[in-house]
Amino acid sequence: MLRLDVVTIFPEYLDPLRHALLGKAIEKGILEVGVHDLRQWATGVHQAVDDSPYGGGPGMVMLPEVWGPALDDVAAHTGPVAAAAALETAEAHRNVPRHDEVEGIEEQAYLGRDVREGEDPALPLLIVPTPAGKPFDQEDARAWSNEEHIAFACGRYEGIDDRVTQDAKNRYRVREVSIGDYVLIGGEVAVLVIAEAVVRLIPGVLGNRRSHEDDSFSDGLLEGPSYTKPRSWRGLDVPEVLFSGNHAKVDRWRRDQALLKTQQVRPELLEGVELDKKDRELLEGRRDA
Ligand code: 6GU
Repeated sequence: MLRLDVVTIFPEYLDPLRHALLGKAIEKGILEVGVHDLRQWATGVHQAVDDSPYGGGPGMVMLPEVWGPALDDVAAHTGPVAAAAALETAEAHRNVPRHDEVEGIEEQAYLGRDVREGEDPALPLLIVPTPAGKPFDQEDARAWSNEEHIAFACGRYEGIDDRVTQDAKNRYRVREVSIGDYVLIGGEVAVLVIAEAVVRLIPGVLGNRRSHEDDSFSDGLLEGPSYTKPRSWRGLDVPEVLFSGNHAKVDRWRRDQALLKTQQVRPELLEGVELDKKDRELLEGRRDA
């Protein structure tokens, strides 16, 4: 069971987390989602969540006195976070012990996780989407799919007071990540992207267990083309090799298509791929696909 908590000033933006694929995972009891309005932790008559930056400059910076208590409640499952869960969650899978509450399985439970030197693997992960973060990739998605509790702190693009992430390291393993080299208004859409990439890797979420193992990126290559019926459509024919019934030949053709596609579109990805003699013959133009 994976629990996701999202803290945001735009909770309705996260509605898609409960739809389609992710909604199915919730129904199956594989996933639990809590979306929390940051303003629940705002104090004062204006319920302000931000203020102007010290040192001057454009935009607003989000207040540590609002984010601090919000992240405390998400980590401890207390306050408005506990109240929301009691309202919306079926109690059925609420009382299962977390793996870190079960003795003797630590070694096994933390295998394949994203745990850095000096970090407590029992702490939840806190993902902070920011264009200034490390680029999120498939390896992060794979590692995070083994987590039990991931929290997301959606800040506006100008940012959250830096002391919030410094302090959060006492209660979380903190990761600042970007989903690409462009600027979004806030982290909400990045959370949708990351959550989908992570949740689809949890066993039982995708119908077909094999289908994500040959994805683009799982072997470091982009996927080549796919075809289905009809065999001929608007004068375009499905490549003959796919009807040969020769699995070795079909696999070779698929790898060749993936190699050529990657060379054309993302040649830098080939640096991280182990190429054998046949692969190099193709890529160096000494053999046809
Ligand atoms: Cl993760 N957040 C924001 N606000 N902008 C981004 C981003 C994240 N990744 C790329 N641009």
